[in-house]
Amino acid sequence: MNRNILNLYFIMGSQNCGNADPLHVLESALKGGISCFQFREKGEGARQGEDYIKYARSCQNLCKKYGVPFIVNDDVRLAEELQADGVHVGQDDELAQHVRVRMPGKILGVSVHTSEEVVSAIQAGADYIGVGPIYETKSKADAKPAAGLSFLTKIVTEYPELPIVGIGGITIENAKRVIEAGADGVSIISAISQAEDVQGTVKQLLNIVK
Ligand code: TZP
Ligand code: MG
Repeated sequence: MNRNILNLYFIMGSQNCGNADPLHVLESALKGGISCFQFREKGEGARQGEDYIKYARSCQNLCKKYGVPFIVNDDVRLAEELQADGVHVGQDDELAQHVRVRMPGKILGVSVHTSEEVVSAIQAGADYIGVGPIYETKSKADAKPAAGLSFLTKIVTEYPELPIVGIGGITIENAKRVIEAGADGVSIISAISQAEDVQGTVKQLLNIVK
């Protein structure tokens, strides 16, 4: 995997966009220059059934138009059905080693919070890991407490070859610190999905992370 795809990794579901049209938000972010997109349609207000699949396909088509990888959060079946570019799983989802077998040649990302989870993710064949929440987040109901930069710094030092993206509460104000700590990039939901000027915010973030 080219680790540059992690530079500015936008995560979104329609539940993250308030009154805005999520496809419009996504296209604005793509125009701004996000390097990767994760489809994360879950929680209150999330689409279901046929609507969910149709909407996922629309997001995927937009990502294709801009040449940006389309990664599916949690839902391996959806990723298989859409032939997504990859899947991202957490510690409570399908085991990473099983996903690796189900989706050979696709990008596999794993969320980690401990050194043991990092070792397991590497053994499972993860292409990258997501470390966080770095800062406090309102976008994940069951998020662990904010860990700051210390765990990220430790893992970056111990595994310099491992592509790593920071997540949780990352904004224009603090993104630089995450990159300086050694992350390949930042994963962001609300600072992009709820920005008044999505495209402009993405451009500013890109200047910070590059
Ligand atoms: N995993 C850890 S924190 C988080 C996820 C999905 C939410 C990040 O959202 P935001 O709005 O960028 O803090
Ligand atoms: Mg998950």
